[in-house]
Amino acid sequence: MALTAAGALAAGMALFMTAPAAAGTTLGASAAEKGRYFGTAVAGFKLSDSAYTTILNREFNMVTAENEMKMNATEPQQGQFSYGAADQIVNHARSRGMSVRGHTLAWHSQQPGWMESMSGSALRSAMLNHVTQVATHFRGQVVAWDVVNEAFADGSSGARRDSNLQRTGNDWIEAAFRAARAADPGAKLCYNDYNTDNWTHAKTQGVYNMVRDFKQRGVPIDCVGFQAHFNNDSPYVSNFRTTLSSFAALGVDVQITELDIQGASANTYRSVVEDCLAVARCNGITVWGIRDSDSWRASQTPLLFNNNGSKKPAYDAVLAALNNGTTPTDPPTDPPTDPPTDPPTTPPPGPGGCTATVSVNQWTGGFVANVRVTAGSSALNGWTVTIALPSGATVTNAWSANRSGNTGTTNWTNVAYNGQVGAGQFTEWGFQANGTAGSLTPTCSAR
Ligand code: G2I
Repeated sequence: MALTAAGALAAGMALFMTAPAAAGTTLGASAAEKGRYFGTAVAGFKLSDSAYTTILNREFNMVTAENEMKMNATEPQQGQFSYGAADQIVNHARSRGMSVRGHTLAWHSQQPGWMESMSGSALRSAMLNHVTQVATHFRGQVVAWDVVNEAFADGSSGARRDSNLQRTGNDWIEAAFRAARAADPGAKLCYNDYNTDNWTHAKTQGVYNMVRDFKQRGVPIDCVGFQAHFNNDSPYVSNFRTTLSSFAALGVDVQITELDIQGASANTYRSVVEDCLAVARCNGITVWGIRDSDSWRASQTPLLFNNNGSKKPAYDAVLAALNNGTTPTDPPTDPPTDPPTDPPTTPPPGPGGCTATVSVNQWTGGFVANVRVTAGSSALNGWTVTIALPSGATVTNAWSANRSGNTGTTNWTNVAYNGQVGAGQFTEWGFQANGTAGSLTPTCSAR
């Protein structure tokens, strides 16, 4: 006993005395040690600038094309797609082990001229075709898409922004997300916006309510991007962490997608990094450019490197914050913060049954199944769906449902936010699989 205890103690001591993992010496490596990425916007025409690429290749492990994947760049004439500049950035990144965030499939701004003058159902179909074509082109090459960018209005309304896309119908955003999921089922699908950092702002609450509604109804959204362009008119506020954790509690990942800070205060940069590290589902930070001279707001000197490529104090603060940070916990431990909106109501318990229907999008070698669970005459407090897959079909990825089994008979149950379905109402979820779906006949029962 004594020997065993001593042995255990010695082993414990040895563990205790083992030096912690060496602190990373670059932004990307330090973020990776914390299970996150650190990215930057990249302008394709700067890839021939060796001072620029030296920093890019050394420091970052995620890349966003600053302009090259926007609608005007990728479909300059209707039906004629142009991917050269974007492909160059994607190839530069991926050949060096960096990942790519796609930015952006649908936006009121930077539309090609032919699209700006469109409206109604013609515009809706052109937008959906654009989403499908571009997401298909980059399938397997981007880890996440800003599917829709900046669709909410500034100011106190908390409403959607008026635009030609919005005027095609309020469901344009969810239609874009469904098209993106069908085209690239492996990519995380994000909504991205600015001035959504302050939890008390109406715009933040408007986006929050949309994401909550999407999750409840099974619209395929995986993540929310917070641009975090901080400046004197729109400063960093300490409730940013509440914003991140409140969105994460809806069941989405959150990312800081376009960070820059007027004046580049080291303390403010440190706070932003600490806010992300405090939220388990905040899985990455991207700065909007490398050197101050690369910034869309160069005169505000908002970035981590100065014009000659030297590290600024903000760089040191970010690196230190990354190295001091905690590793993510899973599941997220951040308590949900009550939004200043209606309290959720608990539907009456009921034994009512449910039905499940499935729609399949098949391509050679794989398919996506979108499943709709509809409550019968009583509300559901939970559901189970069983789907028999034909031989050769294997589930690789799923959203908005828990699964048991990847082949043969698969069983699926609700996740936390979509078990309660009102009488006659429905919720949607789905999965991606290899193989051929054939005709799937799901069965549903209440739990
Ligand atoms: O405006 C800052 C960012 C806000 N969130 C969405 C981002 O996509 C946006 O990025 C900026 C780019 O940094 C700018 O570089 O988006 C602007 C508009 O798309 C970009 O500016 C454009 C100019 O308006 C064009 O005149 C110019 O040809 O950059 C183009 C390429 O340099």
